[in-house]
Amino acid sequence: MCDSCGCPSPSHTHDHDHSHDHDHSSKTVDVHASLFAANDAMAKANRDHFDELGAVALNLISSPGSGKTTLLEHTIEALKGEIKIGVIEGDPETDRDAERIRAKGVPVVQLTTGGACHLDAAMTHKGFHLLEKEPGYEPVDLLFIENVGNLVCPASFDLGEHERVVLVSVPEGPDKPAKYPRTFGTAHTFLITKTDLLPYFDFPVEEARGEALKTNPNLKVMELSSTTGDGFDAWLDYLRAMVKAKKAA
Ligand SMILES: Nc1nc2c(ncn2[C@@H]2O[C@H](COP(=O)(O)OP(=O)(O)OP(=O)(O)O)[C@@H](O)[C@H]2O)c(=O)[nH]1
Ligand SMILES: [Zn+2]
Ligand SMILES: [Zn+2]
Repeated sequence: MCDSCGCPSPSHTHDHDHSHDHDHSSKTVDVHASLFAANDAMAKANRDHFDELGAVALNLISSPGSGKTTLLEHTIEALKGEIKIGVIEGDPETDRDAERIRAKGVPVVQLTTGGACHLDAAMTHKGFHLLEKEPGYEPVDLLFIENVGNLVCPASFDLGEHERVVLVSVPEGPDKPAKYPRTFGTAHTFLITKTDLLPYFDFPVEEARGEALKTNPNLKVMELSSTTGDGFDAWLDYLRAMVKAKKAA
């Protein structure tokens, strides 16, 4: 188990030489392995289901407050009438993010994890079927899954998404790709958010980009501000291209 949050972490199944207390018995490893295998099987079923429906699913991962919900609010506005969007919101508590999304007029389901630090594939499966039952629901082209604010644990749980988008906001600093290699290593896209704050923080964009690409040379890196709209065109084109490719598949 992960000491800080109680969730199983594959990074704790290997041998290491530090002294703190872990249960490294093979039984623990077996339980974790089967838990991840069950999650992966459910994630595959989710992805197959999204493929059958011709929907693109994106998993948004970041620290709390990096701007995930704000990004979604502005993205929904920008793509209104063009792309049908649905949202699954994950938070430890409250349905505040879902209320913000609902106000934009798209179907949304709030999953509250009761304090847990990540979504898993089973929660996503349940959330998607609840979404389909929302009043006036029409099949979506693009499903956003806003994960629980956390840069560690969500990396270990495939939800059945097609792409994983990791966000770091300017006030958080440029060192996150180096500190969270698993998260950046499993992501497809890295969004540097709140770029309107660059004049006030020491955030060398090129350094952050370079660190991220060192961890994962395949990452697409974009910079944007939801407040000013700078950089939004590239983000929207990235979404449009994925939806178009899925429809053509
Ligand atoms: N200056 C600036 N502030 C922003 C921007 N985007 C979001 N914010 C602010 O950052 C704060 C957090 O934004 P949210 O969108 O709620 O962040 P989140 O990642 O959804 O947060 P959690 O769901 O709690 O993890 C809010 O006060 C937003 O107004 C931006 O582009 N520029
Ligand atoms: Zn955890
Ligand atoms: Zn949010």
